[in-house]
Amino acid sequence: MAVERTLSIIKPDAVAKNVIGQIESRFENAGLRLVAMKMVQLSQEQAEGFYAEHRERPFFGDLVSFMTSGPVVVQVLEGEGAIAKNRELMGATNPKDAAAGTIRADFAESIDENAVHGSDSETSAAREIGYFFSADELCARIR
Ligand code: RTP
Ligand code: MG
Repeated sequence: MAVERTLSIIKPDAVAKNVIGQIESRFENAGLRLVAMKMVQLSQEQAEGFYAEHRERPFFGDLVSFMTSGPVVVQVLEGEGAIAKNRELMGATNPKDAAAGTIRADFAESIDENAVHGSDSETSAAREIGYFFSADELCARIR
């Protein structure tokens, strides 16, 4: 399987719950490695631009308010099949539907406040990584 990079965000609810380390452990145990990481308070413009694909959806305003409600951890994970692997570790968008043992099943309260984001395709991973990180902020592959 190809080595990929994917964008992961630990959302404000999970940061507020103080479970950053527990979430990172899930990634580490699955063989994903951090190649970039920062903690930031997103502006409204940043959150709107990041989720631009959902601009016309009824939940867009709530999504932007939530994503700007507190600091988030934005990071790039690398590993074999990283995009699908991260989505698997995250679980379904609605934590009520998320498989037992996934991040959303264990740490999320609702579909609106669901602990983590993960890129959903190679195309979105490339866009989302570039949205938050410049090339010189991405570390070389660590072996
Ligand atoms: P994310 O982009 O945050 O990783 O989540 P996702 O791929 O699992 O879900 P997506 O369809 O991309 O939706 C982005 C975020 O919008 C909120 N949402 N609310 N009320 C609703 O029906 C609804 N649908 C989506 C969720 O917080 C979701 O994470
Ligand atoms: Mg999505």
